[in-house]
Amino acid sequence: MTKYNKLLLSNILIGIGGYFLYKQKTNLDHNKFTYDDVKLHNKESDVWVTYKNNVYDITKFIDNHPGGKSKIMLAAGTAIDPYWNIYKQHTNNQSIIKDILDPLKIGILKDYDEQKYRDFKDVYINDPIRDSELKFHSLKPCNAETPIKHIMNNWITPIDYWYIRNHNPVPDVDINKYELNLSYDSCNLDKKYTLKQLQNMPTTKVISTIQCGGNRRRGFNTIEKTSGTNWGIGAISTAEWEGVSLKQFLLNNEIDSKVIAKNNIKHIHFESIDGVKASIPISKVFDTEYGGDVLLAFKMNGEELPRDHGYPLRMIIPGYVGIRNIKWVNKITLSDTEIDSVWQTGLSYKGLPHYIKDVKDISLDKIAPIYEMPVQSCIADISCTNSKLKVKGFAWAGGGRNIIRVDVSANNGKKWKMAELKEGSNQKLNRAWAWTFWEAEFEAFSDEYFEIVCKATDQSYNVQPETPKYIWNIRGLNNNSWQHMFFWNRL
Ligand SMILES: Nc1nc2c(c(=O)[nH]1)N[C@H]1C(S)=C(S)[C@@H](COP(=O)(O)O)O[C@H]1N2
Ligand SMILES: [Mo]
Repeated sequence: MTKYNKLLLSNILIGIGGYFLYKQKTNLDHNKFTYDDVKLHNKESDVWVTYKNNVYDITKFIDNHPGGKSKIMLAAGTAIDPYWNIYKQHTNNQSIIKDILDPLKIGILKDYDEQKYRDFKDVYINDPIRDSELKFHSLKPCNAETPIKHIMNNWITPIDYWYIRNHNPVPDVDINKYELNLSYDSCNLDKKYTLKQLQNMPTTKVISTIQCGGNRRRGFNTIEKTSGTNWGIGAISTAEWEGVSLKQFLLNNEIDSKVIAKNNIKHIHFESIDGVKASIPISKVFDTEYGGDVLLAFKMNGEELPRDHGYPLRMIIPGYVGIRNIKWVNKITLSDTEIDSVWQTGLSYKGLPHYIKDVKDISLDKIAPIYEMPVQSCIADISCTNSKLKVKGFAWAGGGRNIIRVDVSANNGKKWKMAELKEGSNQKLNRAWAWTFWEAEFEAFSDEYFEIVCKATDQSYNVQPETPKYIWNIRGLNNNSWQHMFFWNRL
């Protein structure tokens, strides 16, 4: 072999080797991993997932996941396929695979088994598909706010934009097996009703706002950390509910005011398929004026109750905090005491004093559970034209108390004006179950930014406290301090 030939041969060999190296790099299918290899990469600093037979290193992507980092971390070190089966927005959108996943591909699975996750049961796998515009705080369980930009467009919140507050996976109810049980031991009452039977009874419609006890918790967390979902102003929505009046239902079962007095019945318990339970005083149901508005509801905004909101049946307790409006209810019991549960006698919905920093320092039975919530108002929309600044918002008070006034300031409380009360301002006296919308207009300022503040007054002349400081509580409930919103003037 001549020197020249040797050089040629080595060049050819280098070329061939280079070609294979190049193939190796571009055709990642040569990088083979096992499920066990993938499993090791399950920390936030190093996250691998598989989709079909592909392996991806998504470490750099997790912070940008639209569904939140915590959500995508559930699939860390395993397959995302079963999750994508629930969250169809992924598989319906091929560009997610092409634009996001493909560049993160590092290889393929050696031991790929199409059937491996067939029976994989994430308990949340049957949760309904939700509107992506909701402001999600968590998905397992689902906690999501009504998107603020849609609040003022709809006095009755469209179902897709309704806030969702679940403690557990959404029950998947087989309606042929569903029964509502009504019981009261002392009267030997033990009856069962199917949904059909309830639907065949005369129905009542009630427009009621539901607000979570933790709405605006975020405003407390800036003072000192509380526990629970970090809600902004959107854990509140309004619907027209339809169903059987609980009072009528009880009367049909021979439970009337006389029976109640004679048997010392003080409370009514609601239990549900997902295990959440709460109770309300029976007097709420038998009030001569408004008791009939407490509903066993099976319709929401004219439609069948959606699964997220309690299908097939939920309690509507107008004027009471969210938690008493038990969803997926399947057991109603009369009693002389409150129900024993974390949501009733426990810490979850008890408003502790601001100076209690540790629950061990107080006996919970000294603290009343929350039923009616204090007067509330929030700014939900600000717009600015050349000469006018327009501020819109909502106000609501527990117990059906009407909103009689909303005061708004566009310069952090130096000057105030009365807002014009809009939809909801004509509700029946002491039966204002739904929120009241309001609007206020100001001359546009030349200032660079404004600090807008609002506060409402209810029928009983209850007012909102200026600061959250002395209403702060460790569970972060009932924040109804003045709401402040900054607005940058981009004129
Ligand atoms: N069975 C059951 N009922 C429930 C809940 C729940 O998790 N399970 N959440 C409660 C809470 S805390 C609130 S604020 C409201 C929320 O109702 P929504 O999800 O229809 O907005 O339902 C209440 N009823
Ligand atoms: Mo709630």
